[in-house]
Formats: sequence, structure tokens, C-alpha cells
Amino acid sequence: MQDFLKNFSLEGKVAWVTGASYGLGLAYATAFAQSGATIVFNDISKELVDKGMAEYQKLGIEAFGEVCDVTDEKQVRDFVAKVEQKVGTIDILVNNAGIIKRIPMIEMTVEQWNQVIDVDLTGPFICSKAVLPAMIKKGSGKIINACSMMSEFGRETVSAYAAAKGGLKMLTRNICSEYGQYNIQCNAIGPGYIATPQTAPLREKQPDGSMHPFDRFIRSKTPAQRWGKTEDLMGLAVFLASPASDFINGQVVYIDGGITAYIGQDPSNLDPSKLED
Ligand code: NAP
Ligand code: GCO
Repeated sequence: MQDFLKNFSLEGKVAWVTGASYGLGLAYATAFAQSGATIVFNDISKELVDKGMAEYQKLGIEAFGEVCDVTDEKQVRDFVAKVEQKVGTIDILVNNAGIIKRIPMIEMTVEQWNQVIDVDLTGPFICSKAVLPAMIKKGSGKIINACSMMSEFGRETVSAYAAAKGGLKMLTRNICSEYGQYNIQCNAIGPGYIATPQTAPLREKQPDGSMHPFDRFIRSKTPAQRWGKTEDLMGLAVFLASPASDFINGQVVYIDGGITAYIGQDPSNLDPSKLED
């Protein structure tokens, strides 16, 4: 029987994770490196790239990292050209870079709306468009998009983010539709609520030391009654980046502790003393 586990290896692959100086991107890149891939990443500022490089060095990972704004097509094209020259053809792209603005829609300016759409939806379009020609030529490739609970659900104050993540679900399906014939798979990771800097404001303790109301709410909606950890998503990222998932295409895989399957319970039923941080 073929050594099945080799299907999960990323040996010899070049993986580009956007916005990967910290948070989920750093976790994905770390998992890829530990599975044999060469890591390439970008972030929006030199300070963040330097921070990311230091993190990767601490982890024993030799990464290629540069400043690149995913909303700027020239910067992205130049970045990809430099990677192809210095590292090699990009086999795996994770469109991880993202922002969120929590503002009631009628108070949100068009500029604020466009900033979120540009990073969270147009950025993945620009980065995918930059790597697809070489993937087509190579006859293989993996694109993994960072979808979200908000690819399926709305909630107050995140109109631009939800619109972007809903659009990203359909971009995932469209890349699958157009390029699946070249042995290119485009899927998405749909995290639930994960403890990263992006969600820190939703978990901050109240002045009296009590739980943030949203923290209690999310735990009441999650069968696991906890926030996700970045480590929780590493296995799925490697799976979707590896040959083991070659016949999966156009899918959003939710990794959310059960939120999307559960109607939730009365938040007042939760005993904070029994909840995992
Ligand atoms: P994060 O902590 O905010 O990290 C996002 C990274 O992307 C940051 O380094 C950020 O830099 C960078 N970035 C922002 N704009 C950029 C641009 N124009 N070009 C290049 N890099 C840019 O986010 P996260 O929590 O790790 O989440 C990563 C992805 O997963 C995001 O797309 C997010 O929407 C999605 N997601 C997160 C969760 C969650 O619960 N955390 C759940 C579902 C989906 P700055 O520090 O300057 O912003
Ligand atoms: C919010 C959160 C969410 C998470 C994630 C959930 O304000 O509701 O930031 O949007 O980041 O996208 O899957």
C-alpha cells in the first residue's frame, strides 16, 4: 500500500502566506515549514516584516519576507517576480492578510468600506492572479483563502467585512471553476472565533474584571465553549495545502468548535469559573 502519509508532506514546495508576521498567518506558515515547505511571506510594513522574521528565526524557520501591500498590484507582481527569481515558483498561496472595521453601517464612510473590501477581497484577487500563470505552467497549485463565519452570517457593525468574506467564498468557487482543469485547487479555511490580535477587542475584560459580553456570547454559541487557538487551524491548513486534498476544490472548510452546527444556549447558563481561557 502506498505510504499514505506522504500525501500530507509539503517537501519541496514553496508556500506564500500573506500578512504572516503574526496571528493565523504565522501559524499557517509554521505548520507548512514543519511539513517541509519553504516559507515566503509579506506584510504591510517593514516593522511587521522584521517582527515576523524574528518570530520565524526563533522557530528555526528560514523564511523569505518582504514588505508588500496586497492591494497594490505592482507591489504584488514585483514581490512574486522576486520570489520566483530568489526562491522558486510559488506552489501554495494562502490569502491570509485581512483587516476588519467594526462600525455601524450607516456611520461607515465609503473610504472605510473600500479599505476593507480592498484588503479582504481585492487583495486575494490580485495575489491569486499573480501566482496562477506559473501554477498553470507547472500543472499544479494550491490557493487557500481566509474566509470567515462572516462568509455565512452577518452581525452588527461588520458590513464591509461580511461582504468581503462572502465575496471571497464566491471567488474561491470561481478560481476552482476556472482553473481546476490545470490541477489547481482553490479552497478556503473558515475559522470560527480565534484568539488573535484581530479579535482581542472582543475578549477584553470589563473594568470590573468580568467577561466581555461578546466573549460570553461567543462561548454560549460554541459547543466547545472556548475561543479557537491558532494551533487549532494548523492541521487543516497543511491538509488543504497538500496532495492529500487534490480532489477537494471550491470548498470552505469551517473550523469553528461547532458554532455553525449549534443554535447556542443562554449565555447566563455559562459558569465563567469553569471556562477555559
Ligand atoms: P490579524 O491578526 O489582523 O493579522 C492580519 C495580518 O494581515 C496583519 O499582519 C496585518 O497587518 C496584515 N495586513 C493587513 N493589511 C494588509 C495589506 N494590505 N497587505 C499585507 N498585509 C496586510 O488577523 P488574524 O486574526 O490573524 O486573521 C488572519 C485572517 O483570517 C484574516 O483575513 C481574518 O479576516 C481571517 N479570520 C480571522 C478570524 C479570527 O477569529 N481571528 C476568524 C476568521 C477569519 P496589520 O497588523 O498592519 O493590520
Ligand atoms: C467579529 C470578529 C469575526 C472574526 C471572524 C469570525 O468582529 O465578529 O472579528 O469577524 O474575526 O471573522 O469568523
